[in-house]
Amino acid sequence: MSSTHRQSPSREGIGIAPVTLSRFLIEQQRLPGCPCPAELRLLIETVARACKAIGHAISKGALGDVLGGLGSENVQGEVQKKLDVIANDLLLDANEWGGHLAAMASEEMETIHRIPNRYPRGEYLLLFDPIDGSSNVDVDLSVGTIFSVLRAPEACAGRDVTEEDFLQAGRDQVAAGYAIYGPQTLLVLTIGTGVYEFTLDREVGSWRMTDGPMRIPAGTREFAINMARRRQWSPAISRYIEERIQGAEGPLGIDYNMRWTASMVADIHRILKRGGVFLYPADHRNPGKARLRLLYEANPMSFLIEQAGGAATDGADRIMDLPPVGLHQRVGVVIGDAGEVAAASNRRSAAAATSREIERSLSTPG
Ligand code: FDP
Repeated sequence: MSSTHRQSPSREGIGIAPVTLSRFLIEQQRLPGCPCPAELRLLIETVARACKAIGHAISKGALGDVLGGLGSENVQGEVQKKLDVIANDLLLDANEWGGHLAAMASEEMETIHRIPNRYPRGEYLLLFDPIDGSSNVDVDLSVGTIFSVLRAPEACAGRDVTEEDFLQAGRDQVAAGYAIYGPQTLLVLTIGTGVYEFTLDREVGSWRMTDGPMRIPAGTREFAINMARRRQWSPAISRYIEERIQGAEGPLGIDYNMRWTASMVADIHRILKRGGVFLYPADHRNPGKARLRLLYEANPMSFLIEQAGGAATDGADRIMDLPPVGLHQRVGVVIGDAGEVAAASNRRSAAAATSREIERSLSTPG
């Protein structure tokens, strides 16, 4: 926990004045440069409230009749689960009327959702993947909600927001985070001032800070990749994985372990807490063919990972510098420990430079 949020053991012990999400955001609002204006704070609190409702729906499982498919497909041609749609609706309903947003976009919606005229329009754009890892929902493994917040371009004042207004590079995000619905329900957040974890205190109903500023532990020999896609890997990725599989008997002289949950949220959370790297490369025979989405998966996760001292590339270039060309654009992802990302990426200098840049910005006060 950061020194500014440390409590005396006695106050922690009896549970007085915990650092809740609201208190954290209000304190960030008061920092020089105000990294979290009131409107952004209220927006993040609204997203967090919706995540509580999503977590509640998930936890009911078969008893709440929320498991299984709907028999429909989303814009990506993927089978929609009931919970994909429930979570999408919860996020739309919670965020529509607050006056903080100009529009929203989601993995589950073909095009953007403008704020209806009956509500005031705000200055932010919200993107989300309502249930990431949804193939895991029916088998009771961790899933999550990923979100990214952008500023609506000044140019869209006085006209309808368009899809193009969402096509901003990841470095322009003002906030990003995820909720993870696992043994505990957690919210992990950055507004560009480090990464903080909040645990849902179910008895009180509030998010309570339990970690931060988070730093990716160095030297963890763990990689996460879907081995079944091996035929799609570039020579650089194949070499990277092969060296790690050879372990102590190969050129690295050290054993690695593989970890793969098929929920990006859970894999990224493990990396933030314990280190390692996650790879979902594009098909090198057809780079347009990739699994993960840039705007509401790769960009927010890259923002979090970089803020925690790691790096994220598409296998060559920094993800947060990629110019988006479509709302549902897909991208290859190599993300996590900066050294591992550099070793797995073609332009080794790019990832290293990124992590140095972040190190510098985090060590600069204000
Ligand atoms: P899902 O489609 O189930 O929501 O978002 C993409 C994602 O999950 C990631 O969370 C996960 O890493 C990946 O897909 C798993 O996909 P495959 O099983 O096709 O590898």
